[in-house]
Amino acid sequence: MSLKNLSYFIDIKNFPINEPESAKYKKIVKEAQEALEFDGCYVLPSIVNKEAINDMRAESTKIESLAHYTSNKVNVYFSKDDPTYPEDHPRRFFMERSNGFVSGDKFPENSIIKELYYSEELKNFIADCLGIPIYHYADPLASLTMNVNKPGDRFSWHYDTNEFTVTMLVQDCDEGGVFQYVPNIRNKEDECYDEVLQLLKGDMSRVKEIKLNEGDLQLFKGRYALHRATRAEGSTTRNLVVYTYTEKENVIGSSYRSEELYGKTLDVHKEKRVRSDSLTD
Ligand SMILES: O=C(O)CCC(=O)C(=O)O
Ligand SMILES: [Fe+2]
Repeated sequence: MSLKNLSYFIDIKNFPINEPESAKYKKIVKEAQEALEFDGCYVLPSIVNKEAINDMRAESTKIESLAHYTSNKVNVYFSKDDPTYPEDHPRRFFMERSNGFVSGDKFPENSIIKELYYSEELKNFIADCLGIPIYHYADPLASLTMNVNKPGDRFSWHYDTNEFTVTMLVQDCDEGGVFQYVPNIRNKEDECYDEVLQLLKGDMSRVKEIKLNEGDLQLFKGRYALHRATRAEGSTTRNLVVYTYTEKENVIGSSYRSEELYGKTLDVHKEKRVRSDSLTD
């Protein structure tokens, strides 16, 4: 591990995430809490230092070729087709997805992208923004990933298995690659299939959009919000780092999803799964 200081990664002057007692910290946390409660999303603009982003972009270029690529049809739950449901049901609605994922196991030992993910200061800050304790997602493949969108690639509507995500764009595409989401379209008790079907059939009235910039960190509640990234266009590959966290300890993704996204499963995917709700993956 290279062990950089937090001040290498984060603009701690404007975002003192390591000083929980400071007035600035409290102000940011309050704003984040309100946005996350209301919208499930909050962006910290230019919080990552230029030098760190440049170094992480260089790392992303080195590991990009390790991505598992798929171009496939998937539903929002990353689950198999289930003919016991009517044809006109969200579980049977399959969409084009084409992108690559560098899974957590493929990041090198001295990865600076990985180092920021495992920073306790970052994790504690995010926990404060959410107002609850959180854990690193225990799935060794899905915990830390890089979403690689070559020109022409797109990531279709989906939910995350983990409750919370921090995304960091390390290399933007020339056009497209816009993040779209519908906050709280489902909740712990209800899949809200009618609302989901409406969206899948093209009703964009509840959709919100964010165009991230390199250096921003986006805090996002991806378990209850449907979300996607629009097609990457131009000639530059979009590399987005995804840091994931869970409400419970030891949460692992489904083996079907793991095979679909990362091209493999591990022994942990065969064990009985810890979940914080009974929603479909
Ligand atoms: O590409 C994006 O902006 C979203 C990525 C995402 O939702 C994911 O990796 O689960
Ligand atoms: Fe996601």
